[in-house]
Amino acid sequence: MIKLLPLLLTLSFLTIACSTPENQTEATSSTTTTNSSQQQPQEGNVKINLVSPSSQETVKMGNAQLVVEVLDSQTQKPVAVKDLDIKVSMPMEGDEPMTSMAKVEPDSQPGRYKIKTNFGMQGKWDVVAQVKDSQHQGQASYSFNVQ
Ligand SMILES: [Cu+2]
Repeated sequence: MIKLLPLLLTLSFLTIACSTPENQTEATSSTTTTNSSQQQPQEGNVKINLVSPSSQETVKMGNAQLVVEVLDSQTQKPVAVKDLDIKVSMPMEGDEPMTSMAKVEPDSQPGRYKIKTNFGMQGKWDVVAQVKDSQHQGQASYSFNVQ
């Protein structure tokens, strides 16, 4: 870990021109120094929690796999849903947000879903997860500080 740190600092310095300005990033993530964050509260009858990567994990540019878990808001038990919609985007200063494809497939446990996407640039990416079928509704958003 200690050996890795100078390398990470060098990488983020080299790519600083390509990332979201620091003050804009601060506004949405000032309370955390971790690499991802989850915004509460959520509406509807299901919660969508980020399982992986954990907030301590470094998210690297390129192909990424996320895991989310859909829970019944009342019982806190996993629920399998029909329609989990995922939007992946990066806010760009003075321009349309960059978007990325996301492929959703069920994981081995019921209620868990794997999301395959690509973070094509370093900086802050937003992932919005939404469940909207006849029985289950809920939304969550997560931010990733991609390095
Ligand atoms: Cu970008």
